[in-house]
Amino acid sequence: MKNILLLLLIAFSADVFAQGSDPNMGIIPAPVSVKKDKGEFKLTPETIIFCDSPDTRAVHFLTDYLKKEGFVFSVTDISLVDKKQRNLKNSIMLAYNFKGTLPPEGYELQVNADHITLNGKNAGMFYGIQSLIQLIHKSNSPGFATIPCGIIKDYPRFAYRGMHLDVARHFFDVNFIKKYLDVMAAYKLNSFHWHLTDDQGWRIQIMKYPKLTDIGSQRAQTKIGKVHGADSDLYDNTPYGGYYTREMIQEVVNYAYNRYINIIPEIEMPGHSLAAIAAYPEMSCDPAKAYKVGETWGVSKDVFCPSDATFKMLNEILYEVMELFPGKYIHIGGDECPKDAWKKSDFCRQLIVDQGVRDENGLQSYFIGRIEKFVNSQGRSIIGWDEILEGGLAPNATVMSWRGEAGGIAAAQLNHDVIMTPGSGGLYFDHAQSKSSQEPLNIGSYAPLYKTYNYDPVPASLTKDQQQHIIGVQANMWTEYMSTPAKVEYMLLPRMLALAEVAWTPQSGKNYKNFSEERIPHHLTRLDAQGYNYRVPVPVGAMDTTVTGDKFNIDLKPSVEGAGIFYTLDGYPPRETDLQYTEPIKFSIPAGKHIDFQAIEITPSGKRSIVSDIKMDNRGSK
Ligand code: TNX
Repeated sequence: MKNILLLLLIAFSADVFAQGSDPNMGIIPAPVSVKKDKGEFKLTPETIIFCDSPDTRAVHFLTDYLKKEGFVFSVTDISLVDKKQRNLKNSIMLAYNFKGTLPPEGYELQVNADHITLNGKNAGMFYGIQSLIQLIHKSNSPGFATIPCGIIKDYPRFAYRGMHLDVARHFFDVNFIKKYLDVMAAYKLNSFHWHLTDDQGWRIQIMKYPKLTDIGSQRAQTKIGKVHGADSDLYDNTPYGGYYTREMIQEVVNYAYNRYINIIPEIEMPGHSLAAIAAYPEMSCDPAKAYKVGETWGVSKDVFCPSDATFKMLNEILYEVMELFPGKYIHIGGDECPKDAWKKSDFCRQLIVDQGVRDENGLQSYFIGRIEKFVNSQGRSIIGWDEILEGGLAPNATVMSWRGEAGGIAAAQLNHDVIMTPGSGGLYFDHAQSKSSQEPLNIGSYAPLYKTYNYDPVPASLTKDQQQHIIGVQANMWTEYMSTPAKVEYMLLPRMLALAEVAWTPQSGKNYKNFSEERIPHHLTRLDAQGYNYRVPVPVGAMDTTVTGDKFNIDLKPSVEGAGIFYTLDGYPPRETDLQYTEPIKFSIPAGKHIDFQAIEITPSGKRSIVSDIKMDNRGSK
């Protein structure tokens, strides 16, 4: 009897294993509801994909994807197929015209062994396709794959799900921007905040003001990054530059549109504007001064002057920007504007009197208000960093809260929309991913994966009504210390996957253990195959720590599917020539002694984690 029970138990657990133990079926971001079923749908060269809206972005996306992945079938318009000949066996139906309603951007996916139905409209259909793609388990024979059975009902927590990229400090070409948009779309992010101008470079062609790019997109040299906190004060003596033409911008806007991503262009003002001032000194309060495009980081004191001439130019610039970007929002910056130049200016002193404002903060608010009026007159809305609260908020502005949540809370209390992006919430992806000195050069601070993951954008201190003003969340990628695409990807991944779950998944559906141990390892393998770089997390169960006692059990799992874990006990940093970890190891440490268990994880493609060090110490307990 006992044996039969045991056999049953083994059979049962084998089945569970075949189904996968993950309640989210491996999908990132975790869907709102998942009901797993037994069995799987087999994708074969005979599978037919029907749709009722062939000429839609979502369907085009799937067709392109299938072609790229080497599947032979394409998508068939069901209205062209005779009713009697519609064999639904071994088919996938993509239905825009489904019965019932779904929440905005929502979809329903039902996988049976002989048939798949995906219901969704527009973005909803697109996101259903992303989930479907994530569910495909390819086999070794091209064109064959399986999709596990189940029912998924899904829709996002927030309407604004953003990822930012600073292309001013370092420039990234159109191909890289497309690659960035691809990975955003795969994880259901829908807002790309493109930081196009800053002290160190102006990166968007403006026809009326050609010097913005002729002069403003080039810097003579760049400060060499600080190494482990020491400020080098050395320069690379290498000219640096780059910008996007109008055609390139249009190409990116279209590419994003086809992936249901809206682009929010940012034109920084009145601060972070040195590159523009180097091109057109008449935009500053002291046009006689010699300006050059920024070569170092930090906050420049040279800022736009709130003069009529500046407003005329900025309106004309923004007009061209709005021609290129069709979305509702124009980001006008507004952060970190030192008032030194305004304090020195007779014009500004007089303007304070004329406008009846208290001081230079009042002028900042006057500046943003005047720009907002123009942007609103063109049927668009502004977003600004939380400094736009200082001296009074422009009437219709949306606030991006970056210096903690205080600005966002204040703005929501004033009934303004808010996008949360606080560094303190792990949303600054220029911060280090661990406290180890082995992390590559970064701006400092600390935003490990679990910190990003655990962030909740809705502050409990707001009333239910005020909470409705939190329209979304975003992570920021400032690139002072990222000069290559590979470095940006290293800082982006896997943290962006955590951001996606913060932005999409209901708070109650989040579970860091399930995310990091059951889902992330497979996604990192997929990202590898798609040619992305990423930070290899240390093995699950490994960390820098000291444990005291005499008996220890080291139990690790790779954080990337298929990766090897190598270790040393001799104090040397481990590498692939050292012992490979294959199963839990028991240690007995004599009194008064300690052993360092140092581990590294190396993926099949050769990516390496940092070295983690578990110090097993029996000295304390002697
Ligand atoms: C602050 S966040 C800035 C950026 C820097 C960033 C570095 C914000 C609105 N301004 O100009 O690049 O810190 O983390």
